[in-house]
Amino acid sequence: MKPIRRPAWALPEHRVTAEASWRSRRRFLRESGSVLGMPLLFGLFNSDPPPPEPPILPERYPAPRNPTFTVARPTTPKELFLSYNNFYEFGTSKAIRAAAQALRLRPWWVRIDGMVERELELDAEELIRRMPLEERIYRFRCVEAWAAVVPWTGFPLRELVRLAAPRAGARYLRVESFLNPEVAPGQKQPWYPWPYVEGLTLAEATHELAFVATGAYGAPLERQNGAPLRLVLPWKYGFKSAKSIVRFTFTDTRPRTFWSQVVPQEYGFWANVNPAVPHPRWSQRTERLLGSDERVPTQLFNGYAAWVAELYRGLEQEPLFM
Ligand SMILES: Nc1nc2c(c(=O)[nH]1)N[C@H]1C(S)=C(S)[C@@H](COP(=O)(O)O)O[C@H]1N2
Ligand SMILES: [Mo]
Repeated sequence: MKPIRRPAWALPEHRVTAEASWRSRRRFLRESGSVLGMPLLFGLFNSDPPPPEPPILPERYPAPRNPTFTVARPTTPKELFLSYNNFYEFGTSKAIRAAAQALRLRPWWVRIDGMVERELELDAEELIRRMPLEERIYRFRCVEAWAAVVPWTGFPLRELVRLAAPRAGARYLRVESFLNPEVAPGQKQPWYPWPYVEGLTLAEATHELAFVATGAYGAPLERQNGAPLRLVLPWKYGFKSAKSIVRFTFTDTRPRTFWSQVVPQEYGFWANVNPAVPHPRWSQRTERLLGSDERVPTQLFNGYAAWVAELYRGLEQEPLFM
């Protein structure tokens, strides 16, 4: 099925022009057969860095804080959140902040497809413009046993599900990150199954806690944290929170996720936080709070058991905690 693009009459004038010229430039490149030659020509004659891009909808930040979601622990220092990252597209160390600046955010096409009433493809700015933004403070727990407390800005994932209108029979939401080895050197490593893919059941995706972040610390998200939009699933290990998303697909089949393909004996589909279930190579009983040497006890579902435990009733035979 061909995706339905937002009709031109629904866009403000300047954006119609921008989109139309971008599209026709691509068609020109394709028809003139020069696509393969272009990177070479740019490499020879254009060594300037790409022009700076304006932030996406800065006037929406800071968004109103939702007081339901607060955390008793102190907020992680912003500089640490911005500079200590996991984003394998840009390298396997925590210091990928500089490399991630190569990511271009305009345009950023987001596709919503699969078992939906109407497939859609729209620019991230247009998608964010349609969504109600709010600030939520969540605990964040990486499977590597470090943890943070982050004031995210974004919208409930269920709002996107509502926009997509999944058809009866859709059971999972598959989420795909960008693919562009020209800007993401990690994607030149062929032993990884790029692009990064994650997935949720539809019950999880429509849970009140499931969030799409477009910002953090009262400002639009930076590239190293997954701009222009990423998942935030605070009761699951951090690798479920896919960054820099380009596609949401509704399906009746459980998605094959990135880490469950790379190391299937260590990382599964569910990845709910549980201190009593160790990783095959380390304990999950405690976690290190970013910005301190303090280790604190890890909590079942990362402290969100009262919210999400009922999602897993009847699924006890599943590997829910890896
Ligand atoms: N596309 C993509 N998303 C990703 C990752 C990644 O490597 N690629 N790493 C995950 C992991 S393991 C963690 S802990 C978080 C880290 O998010 P942060 O750097 O914003 O703290 O992003 C997750 N999302
Ligand atoms: Mo992680």
